[in-house]
Amino acid sequence: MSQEYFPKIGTIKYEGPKTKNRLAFRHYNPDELVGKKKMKDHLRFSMAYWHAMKNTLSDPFGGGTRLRPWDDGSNSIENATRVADAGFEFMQKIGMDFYCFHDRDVAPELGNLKASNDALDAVADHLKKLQKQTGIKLLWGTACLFAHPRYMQGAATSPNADVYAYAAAQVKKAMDVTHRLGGLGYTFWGGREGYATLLNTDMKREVDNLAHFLHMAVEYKKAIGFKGQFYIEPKPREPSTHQYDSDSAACLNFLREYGLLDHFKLNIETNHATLALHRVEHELNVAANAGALGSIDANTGDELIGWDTDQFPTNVYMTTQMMLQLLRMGGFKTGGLNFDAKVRRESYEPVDLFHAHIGGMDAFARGLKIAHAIIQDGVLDGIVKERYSTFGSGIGQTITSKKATFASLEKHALGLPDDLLPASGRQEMLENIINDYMD
Ligand code: XLS
Ligand code: NI
Ligand code: NI
Repeated sequence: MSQEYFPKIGTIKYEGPKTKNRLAFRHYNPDELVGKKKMKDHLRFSMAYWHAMKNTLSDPFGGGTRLRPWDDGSNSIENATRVADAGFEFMQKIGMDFYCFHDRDVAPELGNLKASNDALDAVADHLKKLQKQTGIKLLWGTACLFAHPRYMQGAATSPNADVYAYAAAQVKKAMDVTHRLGGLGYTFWGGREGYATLLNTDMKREVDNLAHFLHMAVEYKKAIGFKGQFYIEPKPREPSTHQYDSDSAACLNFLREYGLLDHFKLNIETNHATLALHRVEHELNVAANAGALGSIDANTGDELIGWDTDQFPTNVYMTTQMMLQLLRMGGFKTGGLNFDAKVRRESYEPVDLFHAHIGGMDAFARGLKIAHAIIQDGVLDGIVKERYSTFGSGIGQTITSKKATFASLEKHALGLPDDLLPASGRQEMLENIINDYMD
């Protein structure tokens, strides 16, 4: 890393909320303790290679706008190496300890699988060197099974067996490389694993094939001794009209049905939750309740636009809700907060990458501190406990301990008044309490 790619930008430091410097953290202070852990160990920020390094900022109405002088867009190892250097410089300057990639983000796809594999190996050698030099780790790797035209009808759910085989080979190689780079995880986002119309789709066969694909991945993981965590990333639509891994609950059901639950956790993305018509805290809670909350793709959607706009998260109310879920489940084990987010097409300069990530990191730092304070004070926990207190004794206790029957409950109910009411839910009061913590 001899050449500097962001020469005008130094290391981003914590300067506190009053600083006038826009290239500084106001809230994220990596070594500051929140409870027993440092902020950086709670948050485990990660750079998404495909957005930060490779997204050209095109949209359906126009081509890319980005200025990235280090990326000449060529399919060469040389270019890939330079982009990696720029990426590691960026991560070092902003103070990010992790990154995530698809095979095709870091290395070019060439004329045939063997050539693409060789290119990936060559770039992986370089990434390994950069990891060693900087201490930055691979949070998870994955394979891009959705961009190439061969995957237009799915990969592990393709109607074509050769495409299925190609996808398996690509995942096998991406797992090898992830393993070689000491990756802490491997993600399966079902890019085009879904369908547009049932008129041409054998859904049962496709889902069976997907499950078999994942079983083969589990077997291969054992064979190569890869100890990283597998994740599935739910998303309900886009690009497919119906995606099989539509939300947390659907993923968990799929994993259970096919005996895969021991081997996978979920990687929850905020904008995907929104597309599934859930709040992200709902998705996190569903996953955590099943012991399957593994990692987070941090971004946000635009409420006025119905697709995955992958914006940087800046809403502290939302990051607070997310951190409440994360802290309650005891924090990340193998996962982290991966900024699966891109700068807007209008924000085309390299410095915008810094503004965007600084904003996201500060928003999560604030969310972390606020959520920690809420939990410390026990305000919500006390109210929730009280709300369910009737299950702690008497007839409620028989339900909790699973001793109740319809007959025993009927006997109890016959003695109850008809104007029986639960206590007020107090939603507005609780929202007011949360607002008290927001400043
Ligand atoms: C797309 C997904 C994708 C995954 C990785 O919507 O979020 O970026 O995170 O394949
Ligand atoms: Ni994602
Ligand atoms: Ni996404």
